[in-house]
Amino acid sequence: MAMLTLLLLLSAAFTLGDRMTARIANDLVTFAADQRNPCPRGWFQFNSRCFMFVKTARTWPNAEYLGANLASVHSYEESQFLQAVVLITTGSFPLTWIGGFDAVQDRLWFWSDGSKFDHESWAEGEPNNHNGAREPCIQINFGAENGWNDESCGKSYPSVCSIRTCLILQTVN
Ligand SMILES: [Ca+2]
Ligand SMILES: [Ca+2]
Repeated sequence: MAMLTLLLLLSAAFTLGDRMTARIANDLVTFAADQRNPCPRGWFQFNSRCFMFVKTARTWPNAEYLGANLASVHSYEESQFLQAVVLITTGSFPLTWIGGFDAVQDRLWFWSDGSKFDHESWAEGEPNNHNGAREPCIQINFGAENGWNDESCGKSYPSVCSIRTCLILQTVN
């Protein structure tokens, strides 16, 4: 039932011309949060992780924090949820780092939190190493469909980071 409601919210987001509205984004994050939400204030829960949008623009390597990672994404629903978190926090769709990077140009991708790279939501034509540049790091909200783009890691953007709820509960208890 819970998953069905989430899927209905997601499909509603996409009947609106591929553009998520602030109201739907709000419904998404409110729904995803558990009654016993273990996430600290300012973080948004999705399944077993908490996510936070970090407004300060940093290079991809500088956006990795001690105790948290840039967010990894493992499903279409999670990808949409991250977009909702950014929209709710900023009111728009700024380009934003997540934790994906390639070890072999566009052929071998990893997540900085060590989880398996088992989902992709690339924007049309991406990844592309634009103009022959090395573009090893992944950002969201690119192009008309707000998909993923590979970008040079030294450029500065806001970021979304995540932490496992079990780590937080362990700290609290
Ligand atoms: Ca690339
Ligand atoms: Ca690119």
